[in-house]
Amino acid sequence: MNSNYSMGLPIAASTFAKDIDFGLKLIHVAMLVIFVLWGIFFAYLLVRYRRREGVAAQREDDHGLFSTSLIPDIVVLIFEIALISLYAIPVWSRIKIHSPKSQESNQVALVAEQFAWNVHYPGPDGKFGRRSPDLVHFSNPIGLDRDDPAAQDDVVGANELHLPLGKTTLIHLSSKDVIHSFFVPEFRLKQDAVPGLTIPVWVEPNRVGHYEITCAQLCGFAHSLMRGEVFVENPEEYQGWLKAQAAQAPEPAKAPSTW
Ligand SMILES: [Cu+2]
Repeated sequence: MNSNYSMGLPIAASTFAKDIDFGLKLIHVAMLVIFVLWGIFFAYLLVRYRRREGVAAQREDDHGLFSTSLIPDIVVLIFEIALISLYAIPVWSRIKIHSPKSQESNQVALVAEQFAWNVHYPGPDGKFGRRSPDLVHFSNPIGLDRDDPAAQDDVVGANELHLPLGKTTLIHLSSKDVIHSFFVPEFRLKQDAVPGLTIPVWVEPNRVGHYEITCAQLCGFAHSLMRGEVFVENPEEYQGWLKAQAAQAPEPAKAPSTW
């Protein structure tokens, strides 16, 4: 699996990963620069104002409202305001506020539950079949209505998310029980799955590979086992996989309405 959780960042496998990484690196470099400068200043003060015979410790006269010692603070403040207004807000807006249109995207629904990631693909027709809580059963964890014509070619799986390379995928994220959090470090993508809400997130994978999905929200006793896998495949390979899965879709079944 192409993942690493060592000192550096995991490999970047989505189009917006570089924007997130830029912010992380910039902040770390800025903190390092500030740390070194303050360290030098601190050492200077220790030497400059060390205890000496005949020199009494005394406070300098009040400088009024403005003191030159405020200059570093002002520089840091300007940098932080610029960071938020010129980098963070535009990047957030581009990635989180402006979702791609569903007609132009590959789509998948991800239904989290204790302790699995159910994956619902609309199949070759591109339409999701109807889902109903009344149909939820051990054999039908997302309550898919196989009588619905749009559901005939739908593909349902668990803990395996297949995505085409170089195409935007819109993921409709929801939860059946408690709050979970969908996290793929290589995509730099993390979003809570909240019961009662369907939250759209998107990703455009730009690197073929096999990555890990983790649940990033403590969700119960087996939270640490709530893992899945992402397979980023070439579009032809992905379509082939989807067709093969759709061909195996079960016949419409009358699932019991209770457990
Ligand atoms: Cu979870």
